[in-house]
Amino acid sequence: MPLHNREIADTFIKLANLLEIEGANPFRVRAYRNAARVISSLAPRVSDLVAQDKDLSELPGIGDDLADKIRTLIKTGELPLLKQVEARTPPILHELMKIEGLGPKRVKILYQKLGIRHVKDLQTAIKQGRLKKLSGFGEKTEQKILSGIQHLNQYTKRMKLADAAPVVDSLLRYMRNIDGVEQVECAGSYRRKKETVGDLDILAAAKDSEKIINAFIKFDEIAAVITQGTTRASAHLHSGFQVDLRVVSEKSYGAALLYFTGSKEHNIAIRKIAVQKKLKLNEYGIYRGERQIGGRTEEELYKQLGLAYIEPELREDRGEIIASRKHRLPKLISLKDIRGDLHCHTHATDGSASLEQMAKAAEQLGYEYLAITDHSQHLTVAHGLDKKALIAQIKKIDRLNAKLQNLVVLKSMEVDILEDGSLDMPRDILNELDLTVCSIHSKFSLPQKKQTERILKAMDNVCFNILAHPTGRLINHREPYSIDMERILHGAKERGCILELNAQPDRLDLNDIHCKMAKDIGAPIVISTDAHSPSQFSYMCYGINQARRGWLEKENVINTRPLKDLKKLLNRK
Ligand code: DGT
Ligand code: CA
Ligand code: CA
Ligand code: ZN
Repeated sequence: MPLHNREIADTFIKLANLLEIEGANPFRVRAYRNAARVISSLAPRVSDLVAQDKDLSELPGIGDDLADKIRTLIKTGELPLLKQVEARTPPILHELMKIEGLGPKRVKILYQKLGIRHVKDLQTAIKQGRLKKLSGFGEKTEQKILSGIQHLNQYTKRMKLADAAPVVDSLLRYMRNIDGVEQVECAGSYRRKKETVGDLDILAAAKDSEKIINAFIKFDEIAAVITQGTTRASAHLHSGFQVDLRVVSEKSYGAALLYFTGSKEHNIAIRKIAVQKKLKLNEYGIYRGERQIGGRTEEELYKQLGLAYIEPELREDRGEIIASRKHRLPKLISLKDIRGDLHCHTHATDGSASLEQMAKAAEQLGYEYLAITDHSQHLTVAHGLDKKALIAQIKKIDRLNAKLQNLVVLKSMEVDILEDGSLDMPRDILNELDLTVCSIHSKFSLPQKKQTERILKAMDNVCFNILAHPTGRLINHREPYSIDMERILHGAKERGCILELNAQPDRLDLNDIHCKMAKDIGAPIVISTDAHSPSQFSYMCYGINQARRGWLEKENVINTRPLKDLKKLLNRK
């Protein structure tokens, strides 16, 4: 399978990190990091560009040398320079870099001054109090590293849903082409659209199961077959996923799909209902005595149990069973309900496309509106816009809107919430905007009470509309900062502020539990992609997945409203 932009970017980040530890020229290090950033936010797949013989050096920040390296990486799957650097640096350095709170500089010190050779050594050194004696390592850093080590172990096992999607697509395509496969689906946490998945559970219906298993193990993405039987097999894929395959007969397909979709907690709860009804439910069907009374479809099984059909995203035993029995299940939001996107970036800050290109892409999706939310000044990593630059952008948007037929571009900004809860832009200019998207990009480790009050104070500003990526977590990479979500949600509701569900696959922030909490409290939600390129508008589907897991309906989400109604919600004055 061709390399994903994300994998290419990760390779360059690894290279930059190792070079930085070695003390290489900082400009060179920065160039590789920059390349990683450009590639990860790029619309087309770089491997497609290479296949079409496009000139990569035309991309921003990519010179001839880098273009050459990218081509080599895509064609051979390897980067010779990285191989060389890896050969001369001990692997533990890269291991240590994966720990939250450790960057190249600190890793170098740990290796050289403390002689750390294993993650275990690091834990011991902290326990013995040797770390805080080093300059630049306080007690806080120690705590951060310790919890970073704990998370490291959790993180390595689960993959992001968006990374699983192309793998599942190609696997299902392969399975559908096998002669004799009557039905096939990916069950498990993937079907429940969980933000991360542990492994992939493929279920197929066929008469001759052994024949299907024999064909499955010939799939060329398989790196190793773990187990192989007559009705099931497990294998490791080159992409790092583990796949479990089960083959059942058609008359059991619905029962097996229900069972292997899970969750385990949901399964246990519905099996209890079966027992109460003096029925037996298992992965082959539902039985009264010895007689099978259902099992072909999930609908049939829920019906026998006296339940309305429950969407896979809700099957977590979080109240869906009672709701189903009482016919009070939510009518879950879907992608077609979305009328616009209220968070995206252009190349005026850290996006990769122009204002016009972003607007055109949104128009092609059939959106009614799009808010341009480039960063404010304070955000040093991305050269945020100052007041003058924002005024220039506002004028540009006016001119663009005069030309656009079907889409309205809304003037906005992603404004930084500073440590004291003030906004990183003066009121007079914020008043010129249609809405603001406000977020935290600094001081992540404030105590919970301070962090919560920082946000509530920011919301007191009548120019505040949307709290973006409310907890700041990055899946498998950075823990959320500590806030009292209930207080924030009540505070938002009282003030007429909105919480974002950021649809970037590594954010998905708010999470499912928080979405349900927001719904119960009555705080409005917006689902936004935070797109940094036109292609990233497609992340909306991941936001929808998370929203559905959080029981959200169309009416809970403000960007399902027509522009006129939306504008009313955004006007706090
Ligand atoms: P994952 O892979 O960790 O993201 O999560 P799942 O939900 O895909 O779990 P997995 O792959 O271990 O098993 C797939 C489904 O099989 C699971 O959702 C429910 C069902 N299942 C597995 N083990 C049990 C069990 O011990 N009892 C019951 N009732 N169901 C189980
Ligand atoms: Ca699974
Ligand atoms: Ca499994
Ligand atoms: Zn953003």
